[in-house]
Amino acid sequence: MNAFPKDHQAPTTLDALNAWVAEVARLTQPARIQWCDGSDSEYAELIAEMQADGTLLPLNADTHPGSWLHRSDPEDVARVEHLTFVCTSDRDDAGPNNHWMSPADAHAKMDELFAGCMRGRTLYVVPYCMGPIDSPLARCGVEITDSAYVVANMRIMTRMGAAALARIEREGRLHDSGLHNSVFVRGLHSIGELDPDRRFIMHFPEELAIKSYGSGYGGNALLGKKCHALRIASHQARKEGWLAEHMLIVGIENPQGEIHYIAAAFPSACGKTNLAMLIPPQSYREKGWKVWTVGDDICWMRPGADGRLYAINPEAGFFGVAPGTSAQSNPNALESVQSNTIFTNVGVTDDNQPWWEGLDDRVPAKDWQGRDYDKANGPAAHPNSRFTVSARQCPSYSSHAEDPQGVPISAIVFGGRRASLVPLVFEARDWTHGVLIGASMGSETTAAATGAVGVMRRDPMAMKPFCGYNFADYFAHWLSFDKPGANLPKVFHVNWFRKGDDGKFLWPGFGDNMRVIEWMVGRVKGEVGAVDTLIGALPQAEHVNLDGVELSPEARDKLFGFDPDGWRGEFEDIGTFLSGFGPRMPRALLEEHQSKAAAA
Ligand code: OXD
Ligand code: MN
Repeated sequence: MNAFPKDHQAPTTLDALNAWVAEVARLTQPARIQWCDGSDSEYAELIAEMQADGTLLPLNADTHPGSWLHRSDPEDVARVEHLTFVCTSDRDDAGPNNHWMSPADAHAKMDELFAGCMRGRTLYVVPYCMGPIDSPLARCGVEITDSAYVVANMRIMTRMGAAALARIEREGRLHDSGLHNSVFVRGLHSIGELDPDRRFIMHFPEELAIKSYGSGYGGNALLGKKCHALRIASHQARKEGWLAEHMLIVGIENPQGEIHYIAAAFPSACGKTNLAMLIPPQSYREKGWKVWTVGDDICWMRPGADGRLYAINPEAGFFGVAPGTSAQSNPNALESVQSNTIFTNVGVTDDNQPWWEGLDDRVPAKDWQGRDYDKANGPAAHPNSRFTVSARQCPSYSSHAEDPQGVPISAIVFGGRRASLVPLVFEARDWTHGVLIGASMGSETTAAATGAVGVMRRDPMAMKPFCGYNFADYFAHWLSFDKPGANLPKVFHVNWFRKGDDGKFLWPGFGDNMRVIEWMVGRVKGEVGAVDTLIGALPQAEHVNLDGVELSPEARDKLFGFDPDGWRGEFEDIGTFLSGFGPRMPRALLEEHQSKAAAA
């Protein structure tokens, strides 16, 4: 029996892709199949269909032309880490940091869910490229989905369509003749019934495959993002000698016109988008400092011929957290989302403009579920409500963001939300120490994933939900970059979220983070001072430009101080955490930690 619906024409000559689409069609039984070419007309048709069936609601076309509101199922509003699995043949390869299922069991479970699930629906075939289409660092995938909303988001978030398909075909032919080591990642997605009890996000890194069922939301459903560009890519990167990281990439231009690129890892909803789009304080702007956005969430990097790490942003858009985004916190993001944006789960004003907590002091008319706004029902915008917008709409988008060879990284920054103990910034002594700092990162949880908010958890390199293999092997992979000929970035740790005894933040954050960045760039150039402490090189208040920032004596103490008693407890906790990974944990990292803990 022909697996394709009647009249179906596959536009590709790549047998492997046709065979997979046929196999999926046989399993899921769609009414029709649409191969997406990424064109404007295709996007317009998708939008029209979604407007007709109520998936997208129009927003005020005068204030927000080309923009739409999507209200998700209220039970489907965030990533579901407890339903996310890494399915490797050997359980230890997934590690204690992942939920695991055997590939055979996982395929059986998922195929049962997928059986017949697209009856009466359209199966969209979405070829995409993660990274600039002509970049040797970029990688391709194909997502099959039955959600038009996912297709529209993938078109904004990735290089989707005909050009990606052409690259997939080229690489497929090279692969078949043994000249290319990777084929496209296969992601199969269905919203199913949006039933939280029939929801799983399964990864098969050894097969470069993803199966996601039962959610239409963000990282669960836009498979190019967390599933491909982090979980599958991290696994692939280990095999091939590169890094796939949960990091923003930002270019800092000094008054001399030199640009230093920084890659920074923070857990979800901890300000990566704000830092990536930072606007320096006026005094900095007057001197000629500029900030250029390359990416706000994911960074793929590999050593170049000169030993430096070169990075690309595999994404083409931002899937940013809306609440808290304002003219004060992130004017560039706000300007980016004035048109051609898909908003998900925000509230609306009475003249149908998108609205979220922290935007301004207007009172919303409807909340994210479409109810008349009533404070008693909670926030108008869901705390994990989002905007999807092309990176090209960002006023600070870097002219080097599409450079095929990537941008050279001068500094890697780790950070999290830490109300106590952790100072504003410190610098690792060397690469191994930097890897230890990344591996021991902790942060209070946010609304980006389901579960309790504000609970401190260890989130190494901000990759806890995203590393597609055993963290012990991941740390070893990080350490392996320190080899002869390497010219690695300096490593820093920042904490914008330190609180005072009154529970208020001690550091103004946002644009003023530029002051910390200036210190880091100064350290990279060997031009500014710090004091050596057990946790690394710590600036004193006089090493950072604080002109115009009012800090209380308590703030100075806590932001620039080192509390040996507190750190003794922290080192103990980190030791317990690291030993949880058992004998696969690299010795060099354990020794690095033990030397610190012993001296504490
Ligand atoms: C994201 C996340 O959407 O980390 O970027 O949850
Ligand atoms: Mn993220």
